[in-house]
Amino acid sequence: MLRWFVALCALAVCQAQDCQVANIQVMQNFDRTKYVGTWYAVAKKDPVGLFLRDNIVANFAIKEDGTMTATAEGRVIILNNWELCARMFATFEDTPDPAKFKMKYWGAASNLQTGDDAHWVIDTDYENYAVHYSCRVIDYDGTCLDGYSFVFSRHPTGLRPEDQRIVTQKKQDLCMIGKYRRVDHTGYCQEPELPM
Ligand code: RTL
Repeated sequence: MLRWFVALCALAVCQAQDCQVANIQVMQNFDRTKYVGTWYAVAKKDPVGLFLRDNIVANFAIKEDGTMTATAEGRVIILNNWELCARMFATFEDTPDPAKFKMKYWGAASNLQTGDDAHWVIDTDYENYAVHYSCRVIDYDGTCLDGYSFVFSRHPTGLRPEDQRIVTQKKQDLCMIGKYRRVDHTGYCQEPELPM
């Protein structure tokens, strides 16, 4: 019996499964220079309240002084029934862990949400997939009470089959398995083509 338990733990079933935010493993030696460019959200776990709906595309960059910045676009429904493409901006404040940032964000339009969220890169191969995580409210027991997470792909068509297994494992490690929804890309937020 005990041997089974030890074997299961070795299989990572109970490593980090205490769901403590402080124990969440992030990307080792995160290299922001390889992270720049376009990422398409393919799945997301929502926080409480208003959030980006679908057609979510993020673009990361690095300023001359080394600061990471990003823009993001996505369809939102604000108030009851008003849907629009939110254009958002973000700057990232470094922390001692290279994969953990504090993200300040705001919208191009003043009626959009602004905020100050954690922004952790959980895993990425830089060229195909990335798993992001943000816990907004930590519960009294150290687990996450209100958080969100994005699965990003470099490809607008979604994740490659070979990356799916890794991403599923990461969702599990974040204690968010079963809480993700697919993010549709219908072209809703694409710029209309400019006339020649
Ligand atoms: C993500 C990638 C990096 C840049 C930014 C991001 C988050 C955007 C959020 C937007 C929320 C907008 C809302 C608008 C309605 O008023 C992590 C995608 C800025 C959280 C709720």
